[in-house]
Amino acid sequence: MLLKIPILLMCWFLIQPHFGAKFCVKKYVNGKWIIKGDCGGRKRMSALQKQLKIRAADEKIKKLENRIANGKWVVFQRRKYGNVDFFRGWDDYVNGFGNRDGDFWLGLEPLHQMTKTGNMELKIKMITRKKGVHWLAKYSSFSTGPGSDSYRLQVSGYSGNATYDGLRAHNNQQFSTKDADHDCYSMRNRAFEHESGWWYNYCGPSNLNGNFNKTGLGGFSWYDVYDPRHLRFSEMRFRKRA
Ligand SMILES: [Ca+2]
Repeated sequence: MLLKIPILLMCWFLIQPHFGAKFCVKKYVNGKWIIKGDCGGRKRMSALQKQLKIRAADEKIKKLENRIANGKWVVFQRRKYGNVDFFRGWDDYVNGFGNRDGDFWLGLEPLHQMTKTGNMELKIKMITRKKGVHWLAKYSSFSTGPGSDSYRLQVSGYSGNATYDGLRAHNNQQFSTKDADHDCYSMRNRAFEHESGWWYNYCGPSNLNGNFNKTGLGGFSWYDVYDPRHLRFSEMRFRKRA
């Protein structure tokens, strides 16, 4: 009898994970897993979620790469309705968020994968908040670095009617979010202060991912010499240089 107890315990430990899995129900709905029951612990799910995210990002890139090969523009940021929260953390900015038909951010990782060759041009459309003036800022060269360099921005060759090169101060800067501070000001977190994710320098003159409904610090704006101009619309797109 005494020998039977350890054998029974050993059998329970061996079959327990499989027993639990019988009650595991997983559904992938709208980019998220809905889980009911015991599905084998958080670690296994987080690895699975990671794999799925990578696969989804790869598929997203493949589709867009076809557009690039055909010389078409790829939109990677839009603010139009103000119904999507852009004051988000690092993971969201890396993977992307929002609705492709409305307000969205494509994601730093796909952006890097598609622009890493460096032969891309950038175009930014904007509409000012006060007078509804349409602005265009164009850059003849645009790329973002890898995640290991916090998606550093490389942008040059400004032209357009947006009164000033609002990305000049952001060139060669790493991307920062409220939970990942890579700006040049060691004492402060500019992404947190500017309610956004962006390529902040010592300060953050242009803030196209800023608070849609705010003027002043943290507002959705484009730098105009010493005066940030608040906006009601922006759209950022790139394509392969002809
Ligand atoms: Ca800082």
